[in-house]
This record gives sequence, C-alpha cells and structure tokens, in this order.
Amino acid sequence: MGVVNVTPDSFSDGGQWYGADAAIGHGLDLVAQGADIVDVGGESTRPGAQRISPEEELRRVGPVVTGLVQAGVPVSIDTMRAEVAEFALAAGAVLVNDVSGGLADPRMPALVAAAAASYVVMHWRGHSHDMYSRAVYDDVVREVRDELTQRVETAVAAGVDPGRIVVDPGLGFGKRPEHNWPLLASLRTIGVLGGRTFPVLVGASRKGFLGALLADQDGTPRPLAGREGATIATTALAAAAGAWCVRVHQVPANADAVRVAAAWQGAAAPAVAGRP
Ligand code: PMM
Repeated sequence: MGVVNVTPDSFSDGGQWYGADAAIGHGLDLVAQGADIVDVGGESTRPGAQRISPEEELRRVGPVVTGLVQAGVPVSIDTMRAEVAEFALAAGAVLVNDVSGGLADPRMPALVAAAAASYVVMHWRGHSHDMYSRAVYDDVVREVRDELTQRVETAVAAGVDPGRIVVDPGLGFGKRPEHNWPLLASLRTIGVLGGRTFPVLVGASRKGFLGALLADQDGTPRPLAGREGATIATTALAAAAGAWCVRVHQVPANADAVRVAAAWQGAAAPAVAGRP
C-alpha cells in the first residue's frame, strides 16, 4: 500500500502532495513502482495534530480519489469520517482505512457494510492532540488484541462482512516505542481475534519509534530521511511474519522486500509432523 497524504502537515511527507494534481501524479507513480493499492488521506494524524473540518477534508481528498479511480487505481480512503468515506466509496474506492477502528464516527461500520467495501480496523484510543496520555498499558499485546476484538465485533454487528475486515495494531497511535516492538513481535497472532483470523496491515513507515531506535549518541532521533532502511527491514520482517499489507511512503525497495520474504517463505521446507 503506497501512501498519498494530501495534507500540509503529515509528519513524514506533509506538504509534498498537497495539490490534487501532484497527489494524483504521486499515486500513479506509486502504482508504477509496485503498489497494489493507494491510500489517500486528507487529515494528518501526527502526534499533536488538531482536527480539520469535514469540508476541508473532502476538499483535499475528493479530486484525488476521483482522479486515481478514473485512472484505474485501487484506492483506499484513509479517514475517520463517514461522510468522507461515503464520498470516496461512491467515487469507486475499494477500501476504507479507518485509523479509529470505528470509534471516531460510529456511523462508519454501517456505511462500510452497506457499500460491501473492505475495512481496515486499526487499534486507536483517541485523537492525536493528546494520544500519548492514553499510552498506558500493562500488557500491550493483550490489550490491543482485546480492544481490536471489540472493534471487530462492533463492525460485524453493524453488518460488515468479516471476510472484508483487516486489522492493524496502530503502531505509534497512543503507543510509545516500547509498545510498538512487542506488537511487531506478535504479528503472527495479532490478527487471531475471537476465533477468527483476520489479515493484518502494518504501518511502520518512517515512524518515530524507528527514529528513536536509530537515535545518535546524544539521543537525537534519526531524521525522517534516514529511516528508509529501517522501514524496509520492518517490511521484510512483517511480510515474513505473515502480514497481509504494509503501508509505506516509498514503494520500490519495500516492494522488493516483500518479494524477498515471499521467495524465502516459498522455499521453506514444509514442516514435518511431530518435529520442530
Ligand atoms: N499510520 C498513519 C496514517 N494512517 N493507517 C493505518 N491503517 N495504519 C497506520 O499505521 C497509519 C495509517 C500515520 O502515518 P503518516 O502520517 O505518515 O501517513
């Protein structure tokens, strides 16, 4: 999944694709580079971000979604608002990527159900302006799985086909670096919820926990431009751990990493019953 942030202030690429023509061109480039789907978002969720109006969000993403769909691109709409998702689905988007998992706008699951669209349900505890106040966990993996289970049950109760649900641990959303690593280490099982196994989406690209990992000796986080290598390594490991999708800003090397993981796993000897 390649990212097109149509925002002036996203933490990783804010302002770069703010105009509709630039954003559409970038989406087409991502597909040419190997993205299977393009995720279009108009509202920044970087830590501390304030919300924009629904009208402004629609103004930003509307022409981009329409332009990419018309060009034949499979489009995902990254929004927490039902009215924005409704526009995008009517325009031909195939997937709703709701970072709030249905919490921000309770109308979202029913809308997704009515459109028979695919639905990314991400783990989230609240809006970005104060998300770190909620980054309190006793057992982050158990709590994220429990809360995702609740979100999935709500979506299914609203009529969403469980076969169209994708879950996402929500790296960096109300999570500090020490919370993100155990979630990545549990990718193989994070999608096993309430007796069902859901595909898993991972959004690690350029995030702060990678910058913190690669901090210099005085503790200054590695700047965004220096996080691609760590992003690609995370992609390879996530793909090897069975992730369905990785959401990334730069496609070529991440697409290569997914291919490496697939070849590696495809060549693995089948397990012999009774042996490790
Ligand atoms: N991260 C961001 C935005 N949307 N969607 C999903 N499903 N998962 C994520 O981890 C996620 C997301 C924030 O990153 P950006 O501002 O660089 O796009």
